[in-house]
Amino acid sequence: AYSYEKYNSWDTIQSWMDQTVSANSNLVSRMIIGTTYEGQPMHVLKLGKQSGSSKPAIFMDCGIHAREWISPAFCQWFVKEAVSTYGTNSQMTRLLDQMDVYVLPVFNIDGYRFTWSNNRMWRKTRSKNPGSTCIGTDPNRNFNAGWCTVGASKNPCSDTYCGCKPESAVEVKAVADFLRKNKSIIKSYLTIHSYSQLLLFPYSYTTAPAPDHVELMRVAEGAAAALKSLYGTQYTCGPGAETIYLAAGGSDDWAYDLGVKYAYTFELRDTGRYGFLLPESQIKPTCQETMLAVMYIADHVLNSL
Ligand code: 0X9
Ligand code: ZN
Repeated sequence: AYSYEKYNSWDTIQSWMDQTVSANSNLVSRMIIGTTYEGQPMHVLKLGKQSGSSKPAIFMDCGIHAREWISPAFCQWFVKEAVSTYGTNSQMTRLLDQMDVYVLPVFNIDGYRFTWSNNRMWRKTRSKNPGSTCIGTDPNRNFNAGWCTVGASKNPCSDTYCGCKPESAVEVKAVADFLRKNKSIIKSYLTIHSYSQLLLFPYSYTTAPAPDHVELMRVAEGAAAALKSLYGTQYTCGPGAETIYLAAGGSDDWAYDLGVKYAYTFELRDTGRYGFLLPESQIKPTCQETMLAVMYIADHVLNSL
C-alpha cells in the first residue's frame, strides 16, 4: 500500500500520481514530457491554482540518480504538502495562487526501476551504448553545460559517463526541451539528490563565480538556516565546483545558463552513515526539514517577481 513514509516502487508512484490528480483536479494536473529509453512515460505534475493566463513557475525534479531514493520520496512529500495545506497554510496558498510548481517525481525512471529489481546501487540511465557492453549514461553529466570537460568520463563503463553527445539521454532531452519551451515562465530550477547535506548552486563546470553568486549564496544560507531550525541538521552551501567538486554537464548549470536564475541542487541526508541507504524512519524528518528550505527559496523567488 502507498505510504509517504516508505520508499515506493515506480508502479506505486504511478498509481499515486493518478490518484493525486483525480482527487485534486482543482490544483493538480499532469502532462507527459517524454518517454524513457525503456518506454516509461515521464509525467510532470503541475501544481497551482488554475488561472486564465500562464503563471511564473518553479520546476523541481527528483531521482536524476537512481539509487538516491530519498529524492523521489521528497517530491512525493512536497506534492502531498501542497495539496493538503493549500488554503490553510498561508505560505503555500500564496505560492500556488501566484505561481505554478512543476514536479517531475522521478527523472531517471528506468534506473529507479533497476534499483528495485536488480542493483540497489545503480546510478545512471539504462540505455545501451554502441560498441560497449556497459549500460547507461549519467544524466547529470549529459546536459550541455561545459559538457564532458571536467569531472565526467568518456568511458561508457564509468558511473559518470557523459554520453556520446549532450542530451543523448532521451530523459535529459525531454527535461531540457521542457525547460527551453517554458523558459520565459520558469524562475527557479530545483533538483533533488542525495547524500551529503549540501545546498549547491552554479557553477560546477568552472570555478568562476556565477553572475548572481552573492544573491544565490544569501538565499542558500537562508534556506539552510530554515532547514536547520527544525532538527538541527547542518547543511553546507556554495557553488558546486568549490563545495563538492568540478563536474560538467549538470542540470543546475545548464538551467542557470538558460536564464533560470534560482538554480539549486539539494544533496539531502545523511553525511554518510547510511548514505544512499537512508532508513525509512528518516524519510519524514528529512522531508519535513527540506520543505522549510524549499519554501524559503520559493518565497524568495515569489518576492523577486
Ligand atoms: O555529482 C553529481 O551529479 C551530484 N552529486 S551526487 O552525489 N548526487 O551524484 C552533484 C551535482 C552538482 N552539480 C553539478 N555538478 N552540476
Ligand atoms: Zn545525485
